[in-house]
Amino acid sequence: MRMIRKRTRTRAGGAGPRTRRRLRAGLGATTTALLTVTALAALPQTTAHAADTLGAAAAEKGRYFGAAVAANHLGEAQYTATLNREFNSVTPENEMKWDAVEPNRGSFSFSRADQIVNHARSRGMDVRGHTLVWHSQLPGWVSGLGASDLRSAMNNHITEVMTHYKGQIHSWDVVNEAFQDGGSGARRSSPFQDKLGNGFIEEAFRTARAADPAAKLCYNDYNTDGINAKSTAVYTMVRDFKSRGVPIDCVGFQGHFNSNSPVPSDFQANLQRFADLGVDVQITELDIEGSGQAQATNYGNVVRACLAVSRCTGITVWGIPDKYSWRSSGTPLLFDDNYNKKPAYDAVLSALGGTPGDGDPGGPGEPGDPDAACTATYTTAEQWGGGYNGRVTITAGSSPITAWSVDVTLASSQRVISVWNGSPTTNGNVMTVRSTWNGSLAAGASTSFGFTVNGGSTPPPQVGACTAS
Ligand code: G2I
Repeated sequence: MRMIRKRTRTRAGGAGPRTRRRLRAGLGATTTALLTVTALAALPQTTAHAADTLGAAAAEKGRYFGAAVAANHLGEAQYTATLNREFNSVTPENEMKWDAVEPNRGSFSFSRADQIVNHARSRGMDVRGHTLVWHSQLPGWVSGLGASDLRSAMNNHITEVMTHYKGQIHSWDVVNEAFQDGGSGARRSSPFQDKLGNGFIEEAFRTARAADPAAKLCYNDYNTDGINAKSTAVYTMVRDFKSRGVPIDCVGFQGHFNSNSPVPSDFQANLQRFADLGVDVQITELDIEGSGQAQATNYGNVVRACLAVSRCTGITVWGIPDKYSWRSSGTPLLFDDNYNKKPAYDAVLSALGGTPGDGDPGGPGEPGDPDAACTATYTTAEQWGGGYNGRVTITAGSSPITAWSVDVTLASSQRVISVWNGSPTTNGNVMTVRSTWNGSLAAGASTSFGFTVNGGSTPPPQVGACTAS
């Protein structure tokens, strides 16, 4: 049981404490035919409690907790509500890749990536840049270039993109997935490798340092999570870079796990051997296929491995709800398709030292959650000489809710003859409608109730503020 709640969180990366403001439902009424009554006063919160979101819990451990974000989902209320509530770092999933930002030589298009960066930074979240030099999602014109043209195109791409985001990106994946799978330890064939040779990686990092000296420069790869031939090849490169003063600050371990590629038992040891070279390590694209407790245990183990390595500075999961994962059939993420927290979520939050909501009154989405809020919007669905059908749409705020209630005030000449999708009680000409089967709403989700009024179609009812719990 949680005795004390703390509403102050500190963002990883050194920003000052950010006081979380909470909305409390207030009463209000108006008589327009279409009206919206939202939660009112914003009150600063001062009492202390254990962190109850991923970002806040990670920040208390000096880490960030991020998500890969797709610009085309930012208009979805539940998606952004979950992003804004839980995460304090974002990685554009595809929008900063070469084909997205420089589809034609020298012609840059940043609008979709900017959308994500602006969303994140206006809410105090950090941004990971992904990715500058990668063999995949590479426009055709790049592969067609000869060596010297390719060299200048690569350096120009790095410089232009990093300059556009200068000062706004905490870590850049400068080079992504340059090593082959399997036991060879060799570099992967790519236009860069094939035409520029091994030196392209060093050149990319040197160009990147010059473009934005404040950004952490990372090498990022998959199947390098445990100690194996591929990770050892990366390790040897990083050791060489450090010994020769080639700028590199961090190594990203993607962390795409499933039954064919389980979380390795030497994951922590592998992170530690890289950290011992003098670079930060980050888990950059975490997703673990599975469900239930088995998935939750794996997630908890990954988080604990990161926390056990002091230079493991943060974790990013590769998406928010399962339905938007690049491998959605494996349900590899922390939220289900309706944005409900999965057991894996609770395991991650617990491993971070936070307090999961289940069985925890007052936590997000739990009974007594002080952040629970909703809005009520009235419309007249039908009207006739003697009356009308009214509809009130209830929408949850940025936290899930478990119940709602709304007051509807009628003219004294009018009376309600039926109510559906809500449970009414009446006091004089005020009808209080409470949720029945439809009280549980995910953050940003909506439901509605309706009623029939006799006694004239005007005036429309006054609909008071929505109260949620
Ligand atoms: O493949 C998983 C990840 C492996 N590491 C690097 C990451 O950048 C990579 O992310 C995935 C994205 O999650 C996918 O969303 O990279 C894929 C491309 O290699 C992305 O898929 C692409 C589809 O292949 C395209 O057809 C689609 O147009 O996403 C594009 C945008 O939706």
